[in-house]
Amino acid sequence: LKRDLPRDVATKLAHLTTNEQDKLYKRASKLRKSGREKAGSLHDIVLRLLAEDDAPLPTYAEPAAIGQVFWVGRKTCKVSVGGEHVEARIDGALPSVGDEVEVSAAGAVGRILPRRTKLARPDPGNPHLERVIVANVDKVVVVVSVKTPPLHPRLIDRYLIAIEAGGAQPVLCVNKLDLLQGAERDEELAKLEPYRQLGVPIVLCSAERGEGLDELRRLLAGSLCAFVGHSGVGKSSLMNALDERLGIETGAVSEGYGRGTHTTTASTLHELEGLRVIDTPGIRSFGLWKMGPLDLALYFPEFEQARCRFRDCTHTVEPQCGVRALSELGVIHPVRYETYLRLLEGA
Ligand SMILES: Nc1nc2c(ncn2[C@@H]2O[C@H](COP(=O)(O)OP(=O)(O)O)[C@@H](O)[C@H]2O)c(=O)[nH]1
Ligand SMILES: [Mg+2]
Ligand SMILES: [Zn+2]
Repeated sequence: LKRDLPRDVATKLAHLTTNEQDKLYKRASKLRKSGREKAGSLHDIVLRLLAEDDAPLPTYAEPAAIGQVFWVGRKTCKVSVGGEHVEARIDGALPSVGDEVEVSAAGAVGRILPRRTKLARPDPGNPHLERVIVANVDKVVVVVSVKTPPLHPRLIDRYLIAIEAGGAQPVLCVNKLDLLQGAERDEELAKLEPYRQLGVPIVLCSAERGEGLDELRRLLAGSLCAFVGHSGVGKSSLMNALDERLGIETGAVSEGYGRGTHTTTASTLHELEGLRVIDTPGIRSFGLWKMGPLDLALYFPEFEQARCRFRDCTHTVEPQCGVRALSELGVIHPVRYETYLRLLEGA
C-alpha cells in the first residue's frame, strides 16, 4: 500500500512502528471511502490525521524502556538501556547508531525519539530514501590521510555540507602525517587552506606515532562524535590510539586501500575515557541530495561577501558575478568555487 512513501510523509511517520503506520493508512482509507475526506491523496489524509494529533500512540503491554542504539545489524540492534546492553528486534522504522529509542518489553524497537542532529545521505540504491549514518552526534570528525589514500578535498566538501545540513559540528582530522616530510608534506597540507579559511578545526595526527591525539581529545571531550571518511585512512587506528583498551580491528595498507579492506562493517559506538565515539565503515562515495544553486550556495558561507548583479545569480555564466570575480582574485578559494560548480552539476 505505502511502500513508496513520499519523503515528507516518510519523515513524519518515522517514529511510528509499521503496525501503527498501517493502522493510520487504514483509517485514512476508510475516511476517504466514507466521502468525509475528499481533498488530496491518501498520503495527504494521513498527514492531516497526524496533524490532528489523534494518531495512535504506541501501545505496549508493558512500559517501554528508552536507550541509545550503539550498534545496528540487519534485523536487530544493540541498545544501551541504563548502562545495560540489550539486543532489540527491528520491525518498524530503521534506527541508526546514536538514536534514542524505546524498547518494548517484548524486545522490539518502538519509537525513535526525535533526532537532535544527524548525518545522512541519499540511499545509493534509491536516492529518494534517506540513509541516516549516525544520529545525535555533537561532532563529526572527517578523517583523511595524506598518503595511502591521498587527500581528497572533494570528499571533504561533501561531508562538510552534509554535516552542516544535519546540525552537527565538523572537525577535520588529517592522519598519517608520519608518511610525509619536507616539501611533499607542505604541498599536501596546502590543500587544507580552504578549510582553514572557513574556520573548520583541523587536527594534524599520526595514529602510528601518537601525534595530535591530545588535541583531538581536547576538541572532542565530553561529546558524542563520529569518525567518518574513506576506508583505510585510519579511523579505527585513531580510536585505538585514543584509548588503548579498545582494540578495534584495523585493516592492512598492503592489501590496497579502499578495495575489499572494509574491516569495519557496521557503525559502532564506543565509550572512551571522557568521550564517546562512533566508528563508521569507510564510505567510498558520499552522495548529496540534488540542490538548486540558491540552496547549494548557502553551504558556501564565503560566497556571502560577494555582490552579484542578479539576485538569483547561479554564479555560473551570469555577467558581473561577484562570486566568480572573487574566486579569480583568490579571495574565495578557487578550489571551493570549483567544488560548487561540480556539485551544481550533480557530479
Ligand atoms: N603510517 C601510518 N599508518 C597508519 C596510521 N594510522 C593508520 N595507519 C594504517 O592504515 C591502515 C588502515 O587503518 P584503519 O584504522 O583500519 O583505517 P579505517 O579503515 O579508516 O578504520 C592500517 O594498516 C593502519 O595500520 C598512521 O598514522 N600512520
Ligand atoms: Mg575501520
Ligand atoms: Zn554570482
